[in-house]
Amino acid sequence: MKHPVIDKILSDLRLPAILPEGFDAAQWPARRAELVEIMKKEVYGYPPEKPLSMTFESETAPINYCAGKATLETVTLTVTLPQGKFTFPFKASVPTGEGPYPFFVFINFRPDVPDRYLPSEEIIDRGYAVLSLYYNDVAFDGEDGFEGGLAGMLPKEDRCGKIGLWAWAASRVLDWALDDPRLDGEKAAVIGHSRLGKTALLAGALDERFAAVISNDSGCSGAAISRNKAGERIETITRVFPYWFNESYPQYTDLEREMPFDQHFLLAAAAPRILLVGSAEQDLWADPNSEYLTCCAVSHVWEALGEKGFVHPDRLPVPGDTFHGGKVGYHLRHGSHAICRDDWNRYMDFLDKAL
Ligand code: GTR
Repeated sequence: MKHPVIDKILSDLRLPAILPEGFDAAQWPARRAELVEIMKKEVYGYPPEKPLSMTFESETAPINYCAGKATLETVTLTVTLPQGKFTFPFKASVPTGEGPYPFFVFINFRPDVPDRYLPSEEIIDRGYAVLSLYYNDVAFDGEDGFEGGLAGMLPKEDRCGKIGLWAWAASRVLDWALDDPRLDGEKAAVIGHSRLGKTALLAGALDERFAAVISNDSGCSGAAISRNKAGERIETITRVFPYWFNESYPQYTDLEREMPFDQHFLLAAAAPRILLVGSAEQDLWADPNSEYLTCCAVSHVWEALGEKGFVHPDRLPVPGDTFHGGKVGYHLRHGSHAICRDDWNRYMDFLDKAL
């Protein structure tokens, strides 16, 4: 399908090209690695490498959960890095019965299961497990001089932003999951909302073992293209939340159009896997149009790799739209900034068919 209206909007943004002239699919692994490197260097910083080793223990025996339809356990991971050991917990809600189950690694704002952002019983009833990780257990979401948690163990010079540390932790939860026969390691999705949607996108870019990468209302420095973005911008986000990013990202304040990258580099790094973006009508701070435009801007990468990209009409989205015809999906729901059952159900509707 031709998209003259959307193509004109994108060409006016003058986005840096994701793929070089004459691109050949065999070049994708190398180009993908470059895109991830650019986003680390320019925006998020460098997370720690893979740990030297990892051990885990279940703090509690799995408890009967959701009337016996699932078990719930708290798992404590201890990760050994060159700098020392770091320990953090997560919670595993796994359906009982015949596995292996597809599963979510969900990075959340609270440790609770269920939680207003985590309708765990509905997720279990649909045949998915969910491993939920409380981000403050990894690195404090606030100004702490990078003294606490994982941040406190790492060198201060050229420090990683906290989004990068939370993303790294999501991969450690995945390490655990891949050893659990109840879970289907080929069907792992990483998901988060808002600042943790940015985190999920980065986790999916860093770790190709995630078969699906899901951003809910991630907005600025997440799914939204920065050029011409409405609502939050680099100036605001790096002033209010400098610790989310590396120390060089603020240099692009009000220079979005000059940047040698944009957020389409981050989303393209999910290719050729599943990429799902969700927006909310009233979430103008995140800017649904800019989130949608990023999906439009990356579609050709999937196509160049022989996959269906983003199937969408030649217009901006309206509330109620769901475009799930390719490997890049987008929805715009009614209502405000949150991850609600409606969002989860749309993601699972897509994954039921695609995974
Ligand atoms: C806001 C921030 C957004 C978004 C949001 C959230 O204050 O400006 O970028 O991440 O927080 O995480 O809920």
